[in-house]
Amino acid sequence: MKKQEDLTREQSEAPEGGLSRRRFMGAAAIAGVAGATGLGSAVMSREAFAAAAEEARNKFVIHPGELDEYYGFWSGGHQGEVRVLGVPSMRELMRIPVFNVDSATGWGLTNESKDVLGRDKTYLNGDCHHPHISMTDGRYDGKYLFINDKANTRVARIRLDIMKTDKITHIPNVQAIHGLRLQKVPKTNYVFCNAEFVIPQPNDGSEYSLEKSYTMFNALDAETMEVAWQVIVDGNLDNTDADYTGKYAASTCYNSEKAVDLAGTMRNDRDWVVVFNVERIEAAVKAGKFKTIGDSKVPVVDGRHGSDLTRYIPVPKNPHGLNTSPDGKYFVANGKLSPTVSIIAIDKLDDLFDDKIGERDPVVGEPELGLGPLHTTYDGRGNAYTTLFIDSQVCKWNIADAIKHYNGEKVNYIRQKLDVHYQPGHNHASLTESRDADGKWLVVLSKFSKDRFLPVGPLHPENDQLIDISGEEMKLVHDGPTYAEPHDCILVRRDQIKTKKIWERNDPFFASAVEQAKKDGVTLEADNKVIRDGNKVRVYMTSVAPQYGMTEFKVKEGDEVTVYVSNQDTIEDVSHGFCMVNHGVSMEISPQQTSSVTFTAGKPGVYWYYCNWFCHALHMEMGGRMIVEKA
Ligand code: CUK
Ligand code: CUA
Ligand code: CA
Repeated sequence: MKKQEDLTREQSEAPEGGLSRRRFMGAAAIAGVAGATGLGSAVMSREAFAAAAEEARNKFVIHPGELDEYYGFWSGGHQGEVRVLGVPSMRELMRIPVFNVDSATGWGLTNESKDVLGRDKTYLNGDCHHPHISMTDGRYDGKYLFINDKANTRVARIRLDIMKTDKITHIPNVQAIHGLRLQKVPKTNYVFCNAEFVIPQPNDGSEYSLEKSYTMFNALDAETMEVAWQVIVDGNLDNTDADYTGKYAASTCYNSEKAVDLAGTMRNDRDWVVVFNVERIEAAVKAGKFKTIGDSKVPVVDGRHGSDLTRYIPVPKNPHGLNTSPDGKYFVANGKLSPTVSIIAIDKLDDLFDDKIGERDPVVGEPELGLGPLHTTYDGRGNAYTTLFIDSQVCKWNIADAIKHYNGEKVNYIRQKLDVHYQPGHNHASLTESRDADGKWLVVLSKFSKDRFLPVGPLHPENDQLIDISGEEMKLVHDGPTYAEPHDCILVRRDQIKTKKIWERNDPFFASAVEQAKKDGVTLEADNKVIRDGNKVRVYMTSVAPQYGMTEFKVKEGDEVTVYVSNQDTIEDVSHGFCMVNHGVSMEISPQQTSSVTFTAGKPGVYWYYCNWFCHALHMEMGGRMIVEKA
């Protein structure tokens, strides 16, 4: 047991920005906990002191067998997947393949995943940045998670009941979907997303000039995942967010110059935030005031300067993140090349659209926070937390005070600056994008880890840091190395998501397998059958740990073989796999699921298949042989 002097010495000995657990156990935390236990201020017993210190230190520790309070969904950046973490433990719970190929689950290999990715899937990569969870009346409803693909101009949807990607839409007429947010109110009817780069319209080789290139703001129907409409804008588009009335969405533009070179994109002191009037856009589409481009049938409306569908609010300089405050009052645009963020009052936007006020009048505050402000998040108690990329800090500031300061009052709006390690991009406070922002935890996604972890060669992991924001002071409590590149994450209370423990036999995820089985007169959960249809062979196979329903089947060289495996186990967690040796075939089949994969039978000979998800003491014995005969 340590005495107070020892603990104090440990703190002072901790290197600057060093061992977080020691720093975390600061005097304030101890005092706070001691007060709460009602032990009085005079003398604290050594035991009580140690217990209080332990409690403070362990706040983020989830002991073995205990569950986390929050789900965290992390984008996988140019790795193309989504990762599910438990917060505050920061333990990785699951990976959800989205735009990538995944050897374990067979994502990108199975027919079910190809139905989602497109049967003619040609891309093996993706670049996802912004995961967001569907909402009803400004609160997470736990139904879907949506995420962008900048690399190949797509938007994906994940069903949160099974944590699988169930729809992917390629967005026409534009390139590189970056910023993505959801309509919050009345519910997520639209997925709003920004295409970043300007291209000629149509982009068919008939035009190459930058002057005639544009980009668009896009709205997808969240249920059908079809593009509802697109809005042509001036400049480019970076990040976006929606308000809490359902009326407005806003996006940052860092390239109002429409330059291709770096110097050119920095020429203007101010770029802008473009605000979209959703009601007016819908009315324009309804009234037929749109065009279509090339083969696309998507209605395209014109939102460039002079349009009544949009307004352009000048803000400094190459702005990046755009974040709505959870009280619904403000859009905050983060200045990046300016040390400021711009606070835009949403209740002034009606007047802006009615031309009753000037273009800069909705800006009600522009606090100076530090170098390289990228993203802002909120605690629901009136404070904002902005990442400062260049300063390697998070700045906690008070919104009301920043507005007072803008109006000439002498107030200090900055509450604290905390070093993070290093160069933070996004940060995200628990439930911050909903009305339920609870100000408990802050995750900071630091782009560089430098010296924080054991060296692993020239390519370093990033560092996702966990900060306790429940008190007055931010406290860094955990370092978490991550693989390229979680741009953003979202935290949602664990009770806001309901997952299935086993599959339902008629789940739409494998509907095409069910349909084909019906045509073939096969009962998926019972039959083991080989059906030949010309050079197409369909193999239906059941599986119960630790056996497949079929230990041998015959095909001919060059046959197009489809294997359907149905897992008959009803016990939670007993997933099987199916791997056909030397055929590039692997897939997951979880309880009551059917998975299928199509491949071409190789050269004549014997090929073993085996279960590659450990399911039983006799898991190694779960296998069979495919006999390939001469054609
Ligand atoms: S962006 Cu990466 S740090 Cu794509 Cu949200 Cu700002
Ligand atoms: Cu079935 Cu391993
Ligand atoms: Ca610029």
